[in-house]
Amino acid sequence: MSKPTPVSVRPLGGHLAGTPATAAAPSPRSRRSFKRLNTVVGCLMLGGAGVLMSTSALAQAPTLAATTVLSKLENPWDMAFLADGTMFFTEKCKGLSVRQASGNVVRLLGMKDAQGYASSAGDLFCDGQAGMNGVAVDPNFATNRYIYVYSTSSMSSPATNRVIRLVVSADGTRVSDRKDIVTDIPYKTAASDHPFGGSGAHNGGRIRFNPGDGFLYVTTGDTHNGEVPQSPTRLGGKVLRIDREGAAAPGNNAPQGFDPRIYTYGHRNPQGIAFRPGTNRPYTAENGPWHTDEVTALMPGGNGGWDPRPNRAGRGDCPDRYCGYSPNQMGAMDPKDRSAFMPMTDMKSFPNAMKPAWTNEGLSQGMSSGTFLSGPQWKDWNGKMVVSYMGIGIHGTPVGNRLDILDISADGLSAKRTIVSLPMPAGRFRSVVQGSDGNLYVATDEGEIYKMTPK
Ligand SMILES: [Ca+2]
Repeated sequence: MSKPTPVSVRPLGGHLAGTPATAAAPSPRSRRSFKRLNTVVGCLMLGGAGVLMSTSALAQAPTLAATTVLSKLENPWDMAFLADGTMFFTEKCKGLSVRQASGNVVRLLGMKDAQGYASSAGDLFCDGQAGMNGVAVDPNFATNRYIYVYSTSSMSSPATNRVIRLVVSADGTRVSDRKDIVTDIPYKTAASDHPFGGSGAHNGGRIRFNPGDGFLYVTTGDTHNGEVPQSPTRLGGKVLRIDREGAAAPGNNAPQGFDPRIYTYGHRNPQGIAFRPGTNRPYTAENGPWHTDEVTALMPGGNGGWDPRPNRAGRGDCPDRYCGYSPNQMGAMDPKDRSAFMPMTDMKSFPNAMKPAWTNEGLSQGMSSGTFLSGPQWKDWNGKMVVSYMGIGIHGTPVGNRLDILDISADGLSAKRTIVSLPMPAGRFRSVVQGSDGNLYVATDEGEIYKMTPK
C-alpha cells in the first residue's frame, strides 16, 4: 500500500455534488426565500410576547411532490451527482450508467452478460444482494474525472467485493483506466442454513466521500459469517476509510492489530452512510435481524457491537457457526426477546460499543440507506436525516416500505422520528441521495428513480 495521501476537498459550491456540503448550496430563489423568512422572523421578534409562537409556527415540514426520473431499471442501487445535474447510477446486475443533464442515458460499464454498454467487465457479476452496489464521484472530479463503484468480482478466488476507480471521458460517454483500489472485501460465496441464506447475502456496499475530510467511506456486510464483524483483519462488517488510491486514511484509530483501513467494526449489514452537515460526523444506517434497525453516529476505531459468533455471551452453537438469528432463527418471536438474546449492539460484551441514535423502535423493516437533507427548501427538515426502508415484514412486523425523517440529538445518541407522507407509491426503497439541485432522489428495487421536491 502506498503512503496515505490526504484528499483535498473543493469548497462549498465546488464541482462535487450529492454530498451535504455542496448539495446545501441554495438556489438564488431559495436564498431569497430564506432572506425573506429571516426578515419576517426579525420583524416578529420585535413584536413581543406573541412573537415566539409565531416564530415556531413559521417552522414547518415541507410538502413533497414527486416525479419519475427513470423507470423500468433493474434494481437501481445507488446514484451520484455532478453539479450540472448529471446523475451516475448503478443497476445491481447490469452495471454503471449515466443520465446526462439533457436526460439522455448512456450505459458506461456493463457487468458479465450485460448488453449495450460502451465497455464491459466480465469479472463483475451479481448474486443475491451482491452485485454492483454503491457509486461515488471524486471530490476533485472536475480535474481528475474519477468515479468509484463497489462491485462483486470473480477476479480473485474466492470472489470478493471490490472498490473500483474509473476515469470518465471528457464527453461523459465512456469510462476507462480501471484501478481496483480495494480488492479484499468478503462476499458470501455459498448458501448457508439461515433465513434469506443464499449466497451474496449481507453485502454492504455504500461508498461516500466525506465532504469534511475528503476520504472515501465504504460500508461492508457480515456475509452471514460469525467471525467476520469482530475480525481485526477481515474487511466484512466494517466501515473502511481510505484515500483515492485505496490506502488507509490517517486517524482511523482502529485497535492494535487491525487492518489500518478499518474505521469502525462490529457492523451487521450497513447499506447507508451519510455525513451530518456542520460536523461531518459519519452516521451509518443498517438493517437488523428481525429486530432493531440501527442508525449509529460513528467514532474513529469504534465497535458497533455486533458479534454473531457461537459460544459467546451465553449463546451456544448456531447453524453454520452464525448466531445472527438466534435463538429461534426460523420461527416467530417477540423482537425484544430476540434482541435480548442476540443484540445488534452488545453493551454487555462491549461496554464501549457505539450506541445507536435510532433503533426503529426495536423493529427491523429492512433499513437500507440514509442521507442528511440540506438547504432551506427543506424547512423543518433542513439538517435532518432521511432513512429508507425496503420494508421486510415478518412474524408480525408490519412491512413498512417508507422513508423516515430523523431529528438526531447533537450528541448522536437519540432521535425523534417523523414518517414521510409519500407523494409516490411505496416501494422497496433502496437508496436516498440529495441531488445537486437540492431535491431528494429515491431508488426502488422495483426499478424507479424518483425525484422528491419540497415546497
Ligand atoms: Ca450496533
